[in-house]
Amino acid sequence: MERGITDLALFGGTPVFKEDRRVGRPNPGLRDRFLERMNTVLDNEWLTNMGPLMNEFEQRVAEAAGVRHAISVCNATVGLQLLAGETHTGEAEAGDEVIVPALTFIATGHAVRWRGLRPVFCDVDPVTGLIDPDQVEALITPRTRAIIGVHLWGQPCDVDRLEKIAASNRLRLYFDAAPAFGCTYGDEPIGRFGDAAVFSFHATKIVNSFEGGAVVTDDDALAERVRASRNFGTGPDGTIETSGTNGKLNEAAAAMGLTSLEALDENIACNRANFLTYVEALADVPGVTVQEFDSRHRNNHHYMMVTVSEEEAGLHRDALLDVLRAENILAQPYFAQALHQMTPYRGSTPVSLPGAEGLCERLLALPTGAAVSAEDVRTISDVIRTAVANGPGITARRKSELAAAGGE
Ligand code: T4K
Repeated sequence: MERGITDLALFGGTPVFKEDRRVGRPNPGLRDRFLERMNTVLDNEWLTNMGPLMNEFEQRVAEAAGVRHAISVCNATVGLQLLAGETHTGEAEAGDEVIVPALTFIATGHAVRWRGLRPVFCDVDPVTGLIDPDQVEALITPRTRAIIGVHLWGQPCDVDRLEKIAASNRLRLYFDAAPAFGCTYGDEPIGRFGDAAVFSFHATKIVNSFEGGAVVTDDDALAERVRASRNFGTGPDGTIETSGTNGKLNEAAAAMGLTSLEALDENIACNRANFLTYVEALADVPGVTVQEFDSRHRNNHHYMMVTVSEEEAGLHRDALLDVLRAENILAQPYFAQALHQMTPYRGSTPVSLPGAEGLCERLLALPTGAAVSAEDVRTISDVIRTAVANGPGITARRKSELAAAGGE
């Protein structure tokens, strides 16, 4: 039955879902396997500091990423911090610059600043959201030490161009691959490119270790430095050889990581099926466009991204978000603000990065994953269709409600 505006939960109707459908619901793998591993951890009486499960997890991650070294860390932000200060000529100095895309999770910029370095924000392609290599080149100065590309939503950056730019300017090239575990660049695992890449194993990622991450690289010397710096700067012989922090992954996290990793292929298959169902179900909805991925690369489809064009859909992304949330569809506006627009980075001279700013107005992540069925996807798509069919009406009601609440 067709639903009208008054059927929407935002306007008093009954929500389509009793229990929420979420973006970022954890993929824990088999509970029994996890509990078995936790018993081993307790039996071992070894809870952290390079324990056997951490070592096993690193081995599995290195195999999956197709690299020689995977150095696990307590989260990807710390992994990025460890890398950001590594230059071709030793440790970066305060005020050195690192080029990062303006469209990413805040952690990419903060990791650079946390090391006392200056993140220089680069614009992105207005469709893919990936760092624009032409603009990277234009931003290089004598203080630039590194480029951090972000494999946004598992899409690979223009790896070839960035590698050339980095090599010809003697810069380090790192990839923030936080959302991209299980993805490829062509047929190659995505972690194999640049000097190093960082994966996130946060609870909301395709493989989770509660909190966690890994730096992956084929560079033996860089691996040794990162391995030391995640453990207070301790070298293989136990002496302190570099500055460092406590970035270690504990055994409970490794137990979850190993268990979640076992479910990776199944989860990718599930996400892929949901992606295809969304493509079909949203095909006739004007102004709501599924983010297509370049089929030369494999995506994990962990983030089910759409863009909402207010002109065509008749309502802004945020209005659609309100509609969805009222129905217990917990979509997310990833990302609603570009880094250069955020308080810590908003300089006295306004910077305009139209590619990133435009996407921040339109992006929306929809629920997917093993807990979201094909029927759920169709139901979510139907809500979106109803919202768009009533776009101008929703916009008008939302405006008057905001005005009454003193919001506008
Ligand atoms: N670089 C990039 C490009 C990244 O995307 C990220 C992380 C990083 C670097 C840094 O990685 P880590 O240092 O975190 O390893 C979430 C995550 O906290 C963050 O890891 C992730 N990106 C970012 C895109 O999303 P929030 O602020 O949106 O999280 P939150 O708590 O609002 O939860 C999001 C959704 O997940 C909700 O629908 C609820 C659901 N959820 C969340 C948790 C924690 C669950 O269902 N269960 C849970 O346990 O940042």
